[in-house]
Amino acid sequence: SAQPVKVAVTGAAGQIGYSLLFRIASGALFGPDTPVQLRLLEITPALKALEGVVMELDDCAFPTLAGVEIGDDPNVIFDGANLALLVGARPRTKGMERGDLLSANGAIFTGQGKALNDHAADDIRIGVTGNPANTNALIAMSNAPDIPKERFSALTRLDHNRAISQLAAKLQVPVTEITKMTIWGNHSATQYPDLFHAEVSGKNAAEAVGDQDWLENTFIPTVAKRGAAIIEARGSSSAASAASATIDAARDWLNGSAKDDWVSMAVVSDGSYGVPEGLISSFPVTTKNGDWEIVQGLDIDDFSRGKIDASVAELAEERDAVKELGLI
Ligand code: NAX
Repeated sequence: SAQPVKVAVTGAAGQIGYSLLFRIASGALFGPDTPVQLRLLEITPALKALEGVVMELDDCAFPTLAGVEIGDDPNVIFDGANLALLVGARPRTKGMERGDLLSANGAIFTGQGKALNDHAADDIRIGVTGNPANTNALIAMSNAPDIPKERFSALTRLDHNRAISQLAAKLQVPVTEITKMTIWGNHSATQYPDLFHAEVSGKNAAEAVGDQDWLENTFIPTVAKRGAAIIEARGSSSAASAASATIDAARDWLNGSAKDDWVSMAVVSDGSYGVPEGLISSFPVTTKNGDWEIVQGLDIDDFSRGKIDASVAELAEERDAVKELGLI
């Protein structure tokens, strides 16, 4: 039978992990015929809770789950990994300044970047979900000089899926009618969900909506602030939807995006659309066999230009801050 694919997941005992691990183990990423070995990283105090999660994974008797390794040493857990989903991060707690948050996460993502560099398999792909996702990915990438930069991405697929869902609801069409959605920039409140290039049943989405006020004052803020709305309603941050988006992003990266469509991924900029080279910014991308390409040639009007520039400026500030801290 086939060799198991080794999937490393960090923050495995957390909220997102509790949904993500069971989806991966049940075949949602690699299908029913590919065995998966899970390699789960946590901080030492969370290992006991993680043992409980592993008991539940065992109890599912998933036919595709070929084994589980757990531990608190990234050098061990990333050994031979083909895919690493970096979900664990240091959340912002009361009284924490942005600089504190960046340095706490900097310590995590420099170490994990080095460990991936030294121990992951040659075909490694790395998806960062833990926030601040774009800048955490930048830190990991910068600390893994032997891994091609194209192998790193940060998650904006949840924002992308949220945008599809909001647009479909507005136009009362199934989500399957929506294509070519784009999230530009940072996975933060400055992100820009773009309807000017999206399509509904093959027709331009902004024209189908025909309401610039809704687009500017309802759609964009609803998508950008959806995470806060979930916290407000549920009492904790989005977890199952974040896990689902993490799966969607990895699956499409490895298996390819659909014909006549694209996905949003935060990837290292080559200067496309005026985004400074080297920043990890969200773009429309097509994917194939684990590689991605930024969709070229889209017309960017003044409205979109302003929105993209604002989010990219925030990314440049975050990069400057972590550079100052010596993390990249
Ligand atoms: P939780 O706090 O429930 O879980 C995080 C887990 O990470 C904890 O179990 C913690 O022990 C672990 N962890 C911390 N440092 C670690 C390290 N150095 N190595 C390994 N594990 C470590 O958070 P959860 O709700 O699961 O969210 C995880 C991350 O995803 C957060 O940073 C969150 O902000 C981010 N999100 C990103 C989203 C995105 O679209 N990019 C959306 C959802 C989510 O908010």
